[in-house]
Amino acid sequence: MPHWDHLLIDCRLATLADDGRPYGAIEDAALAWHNGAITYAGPRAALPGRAESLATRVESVDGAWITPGLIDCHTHLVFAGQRAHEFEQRLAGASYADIARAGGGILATVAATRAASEEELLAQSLPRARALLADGVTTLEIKSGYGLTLDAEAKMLRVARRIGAELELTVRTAFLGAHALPPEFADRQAEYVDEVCVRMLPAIAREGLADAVDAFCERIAFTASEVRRVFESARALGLPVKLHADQLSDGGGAALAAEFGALSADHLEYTDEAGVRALAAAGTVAVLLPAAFYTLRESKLPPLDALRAHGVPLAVASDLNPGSAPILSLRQALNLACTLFGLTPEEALRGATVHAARALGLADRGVLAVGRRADCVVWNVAHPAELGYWIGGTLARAVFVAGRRAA
Ligand code: DI6
Ligand code: FE
Repeated sequence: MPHWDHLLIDCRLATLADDGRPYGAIEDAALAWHNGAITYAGPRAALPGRAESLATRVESVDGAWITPGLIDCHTHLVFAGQRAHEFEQRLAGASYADIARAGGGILATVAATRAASEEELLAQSLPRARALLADGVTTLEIKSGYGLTLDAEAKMLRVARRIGAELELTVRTAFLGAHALPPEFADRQAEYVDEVCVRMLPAIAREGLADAVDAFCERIAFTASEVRRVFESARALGLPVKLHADQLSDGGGAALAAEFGALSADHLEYTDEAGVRALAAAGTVAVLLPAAFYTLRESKLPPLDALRAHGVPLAVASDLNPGSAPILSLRQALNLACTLFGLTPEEALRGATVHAARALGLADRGVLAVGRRADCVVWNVAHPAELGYWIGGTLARAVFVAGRRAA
């Protein structure tokens, strides 16, 4: 007779298992875990004994739906300050590129982030991570990219690691030194790319601060050949890559990401059919970032039909950042993915669980199945489609991280 730490009964499971059932749903179900790993996820009637005899703690959740913990696989959550004044400028007609060319945009946040101490940066960033955790996010990706010097980039990534330790949730980091050209390297882009590849990245890797390497491949940022240099350095250091690709123009980013076997290619509004085919062949996840599309009032949709036709896994993430996606809710990004990009609520939820886990290279989560991490959320909803239906608010009733109650 097994004996588990925790057993939830009177629940409905949206397992997100690929079993042909919508949401991988199991009605009148039970979910159990032991030492942080799921030991049972199935019909209550198939439990191997009386519920009370199976676990130290047995809890009814009154028929509530339970999903895997949500995974936000693309955020810029660590930064100082805010850019509401740029929001006003854009509403008055200025473009994102105009503001960037005038020294605002990313570089405005770079100045604020460089000026902040590590403690100040942590204090400003923790509330954003707590808000995501409170509404079901149990795994979080956090990028650097607002430091653009070795010390400031390392400071950001240390803060990201500390957020994971403080909130006891999983944080995966990405080095994004190739996010923008810092002012001290104005008109010296090639030299900055050298700085990123030769000095910054090896030092960041030596300190174990980055789980992956990202870059912004765009006309207002770095060219495909410059990104290729960054990716070659990452490969030499044994770090996986991901890419901000084809967001504002078709720069061949998706194809470049696929060439390097990237974990994911993100944004993709301007990716062409060849780029989609390359992603499919490489097994690279397409990460959709509808909040940036919405905030920048873009009009060119990602090639959803082609991505689906070629079987490219679709993930959905917040892109939480102070400029193009000042969004503090992954579930709100799910709503945008449905309303603006035409995803079904099930596709969107799969995009923030199974496919988001794959976009981070994490095979131990994203589905409610025996052996996976006991990251799960008990929701105050009557159907899992509500997770993408309601705009804003907090729907999570209980959030468990590796079987421990975290919110
Ligand atoms: N693409 C984006 O939309 C963000 N970064 C990127 O590579 C913008 C970040 C910012 O505006 O602060
Ligand atoms: Fe981003």
